[in-house]
Amino acid sequence: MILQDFLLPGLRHVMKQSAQLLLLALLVWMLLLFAVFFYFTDSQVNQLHRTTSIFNSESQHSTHVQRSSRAIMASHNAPWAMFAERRGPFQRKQVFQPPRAVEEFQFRNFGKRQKYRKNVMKPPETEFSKTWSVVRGLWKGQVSSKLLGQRLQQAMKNYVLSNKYKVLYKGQRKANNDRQEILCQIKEQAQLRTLNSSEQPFAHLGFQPLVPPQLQQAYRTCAVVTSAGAILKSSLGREIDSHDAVLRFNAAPSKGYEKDVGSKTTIRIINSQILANPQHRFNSSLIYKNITLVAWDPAPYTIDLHKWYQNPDYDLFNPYITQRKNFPEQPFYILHPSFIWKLWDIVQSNTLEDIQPNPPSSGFIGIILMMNLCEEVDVYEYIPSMRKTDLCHYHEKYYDAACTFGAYHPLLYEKLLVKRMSTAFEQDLKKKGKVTLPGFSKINCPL
Ligand code: NCC
Repeated sequence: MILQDFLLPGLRHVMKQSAQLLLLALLVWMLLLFAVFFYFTDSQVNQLHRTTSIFNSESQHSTHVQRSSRAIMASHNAPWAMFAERRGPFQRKQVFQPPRAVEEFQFRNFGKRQKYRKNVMKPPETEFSKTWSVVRGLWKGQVSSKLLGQRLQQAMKNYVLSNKYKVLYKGQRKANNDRQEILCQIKEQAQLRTLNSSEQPFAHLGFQPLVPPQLQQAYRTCAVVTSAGAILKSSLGREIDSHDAVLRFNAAPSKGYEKDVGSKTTIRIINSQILANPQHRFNSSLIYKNITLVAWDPAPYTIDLHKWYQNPDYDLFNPYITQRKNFPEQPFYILHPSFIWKLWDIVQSNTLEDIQPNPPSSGFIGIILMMNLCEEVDVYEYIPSMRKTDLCHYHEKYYDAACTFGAYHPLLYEKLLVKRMSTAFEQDLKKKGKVTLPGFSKINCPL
């Protein structure tokens, strides 16, 4: 009776309450679990965003990986591509960094760095601060690859290891030649050489009627306009066009960018990708018409012309032959590989560090070509100005610090050498990204 009237309802009540409590606890536990889960996944996303914006050159990596087909000198660069692939899925998930965010970030941080300097504090070791120290090093004419971010340093090491062109440098290395010594070395060793029909296999292949007469010195003032993104908003167009001759590179257009890069084109240097890759519409695009064309492709360091003809990095010979037959009036040259590798030797001989054993960039090739042809050469946005950005080209939304500091090409060392040979007012260098070089005819060297 007592059990039925009092104990059982009491027990049922207690059990009901405990079940409710248990349910509540379960609910709280699940909520807690959700909170913890969201906290961690969210911070991972933030971490990704932080990586993309702080590590400036790293931020480009996502784009680099997404666009691995057009990585820096895409198929010239197996080790670089391998390096990109080795970075694992985490990096590959990174989101494309919108252009403005990168620039805004740079702007904000530039201010911060000034503050750090005033307080005699060291700024955090970010990729961003690193690229600025490289630029400052270039402005001073003193720079080392150790200043580059880890990614670019690693890429350089990979290229040194792979040594695709079997470079075997036996010359001397000196890092302290003065301006005059460097100029004389260049004048003596870097005389322009284009392919002619006197050597095999080209003599046999009937190149004789195809090859135009050797390029000759022809201009007083010349401008070399690099394709760097930093030339945007420079308003240098009018100044560039005031030169007697203007050199541009590859597929870089002037149409639509006249205010910053000018509209005159006299010579265009094109690497073999331009001739071989249909994407560039070499046959039909107007940017390759009515100008002098100078093409190049890396041969083996030994200058084995037979091997090169059979296996160029990109087939430039067939499009060259077709173009020469269809437009015999258009001056169109192929640079002799010995000229390309001589330039590489000069760059290597002026630094104690091992430079990438790959050909110099079209930029460096073009600068020396113009020193052969002009009395004075103004080079724009090769040594980065204050406008320095990771935007690779002024005409494309693609971001990678490697375009400016080099991965495949020994760009850093080329730039250092150009700075050391140049005369430039600090204002011109920093504001315009402009350096001035004398043409070979104006360099007087001891006999
Ligand atoms: O990028 P690119 O060069 O065409 O640029 C021409 C020259 O301008 C200088 N430059 C460019 C960008 C930048 N941010 N800073 C710079 O100083 C360099 O001196 C550069 O040589 C080349 O050297 O031929 C290169 O060509 C491109 C590419 O083949 C062409 O643009 C055609 O698409 C290479 N990129 C790839 O292969 C993906 C680049 O590595 C070198």
